[in-house]
Amino acid sequence: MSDLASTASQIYQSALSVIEAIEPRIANATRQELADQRASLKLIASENYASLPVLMTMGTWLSDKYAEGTVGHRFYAGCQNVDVVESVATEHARELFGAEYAYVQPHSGIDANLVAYWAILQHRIESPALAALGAKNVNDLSESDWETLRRSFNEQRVMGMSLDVGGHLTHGFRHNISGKMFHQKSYGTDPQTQLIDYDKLLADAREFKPLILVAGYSAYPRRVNFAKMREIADEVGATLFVDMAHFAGLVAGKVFTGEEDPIPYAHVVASTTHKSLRGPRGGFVLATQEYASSVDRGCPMVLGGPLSHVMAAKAVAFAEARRPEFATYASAVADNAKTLAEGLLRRGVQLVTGGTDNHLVLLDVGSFGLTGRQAESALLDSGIVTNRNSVPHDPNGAWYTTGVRIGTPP
Ligand code: DSN
Repeated sequence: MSDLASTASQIYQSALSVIEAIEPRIANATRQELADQRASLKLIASENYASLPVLMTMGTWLSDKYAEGTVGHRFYAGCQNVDVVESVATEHARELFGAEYAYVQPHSGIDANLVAYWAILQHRIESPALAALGAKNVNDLSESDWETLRRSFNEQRVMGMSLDVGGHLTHGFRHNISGKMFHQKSYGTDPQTQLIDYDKLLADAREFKPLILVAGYSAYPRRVNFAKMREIADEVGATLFVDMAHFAGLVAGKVFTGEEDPIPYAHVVASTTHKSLRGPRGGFVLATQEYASSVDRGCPMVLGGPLSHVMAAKAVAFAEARRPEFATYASAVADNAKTLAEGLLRRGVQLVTGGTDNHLVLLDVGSFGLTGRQAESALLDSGIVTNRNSVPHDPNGAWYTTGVRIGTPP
């Protein structure tokens, strides 16, 4: 351990003794979490280990400040330090990803996706519909104008990857608000290869005519071609929204480049900061300038006051990800996943899509006569923390499942 890390660790231990004086159970659970993390092998694809600087940035006085609004335009006095924090975080996010605009207030991935959806709806509606209503922006609308817009929202369609084959709840799943706000249609994967079939996706999109095409996943072990996704979106007049929560670290670390980098192709991108990106728990949105003013309305439209201490930790994590060491880390994540997949295949394990080229491997444990839940428990007993996960068209349903998802970011 470096001198800095060792000092930081001692400071943390001292902080825990301060907590202990008030509520020892919390201090103990926190110490035990560290002990458990050190004693086990964490292979949950959506988790990671944030650095001490990131962790320590979250435990500061910035937590005490309310700061609704945007930089320089707050609804509370005394936000000068939060303005610095948010400006630095957005600057790092823009530079790290080469994005035109960044918004770092979302508290989580779902919040970030909701901000993105509302921003897209507002933007798409504002251009033609506001002009028709003789208004410049949504604040000029009367209640009856809103009623007209709400009716038109009902016609909005979203098309995202099915949860069944690795999509996320927020991509139109019927029990998530995204499946209620929108008319939705999911795209699946090819039944033989288990890969995205872009030709079929195009044909389905032509028929369904989504307003928003969502790309991204939480349990698909392959890369996505975002140039193709953008072509499909353009062909049907959709906005391309990419949820890169799982692979943001691979984008930041330049493992995903060219057509696998979503930023040059998507209109709006949302992400978490705590998965492969290795930051604090939270979310952010990137967008083209065209969508910027709509995304800026995330608070108060969807979000409460920003968590200033977490925005500060996001800034620190983005700064870490801009260092050359992060690219080395991101390459290792992808290399390790590939090596793990090859080892499993050699031992006769069935893998969804036959392998991986990102940060996760999805094992189909049905051939061992196990459910995903049994495999997850057996692995946990051996000190390996994973999560059970559905495989495409899983016969055991979402609770027991037939799969285990293993990820290499941590
Ligand atoms: N819970 C995350 C995951 O495990 O993939 C997605 O929100």
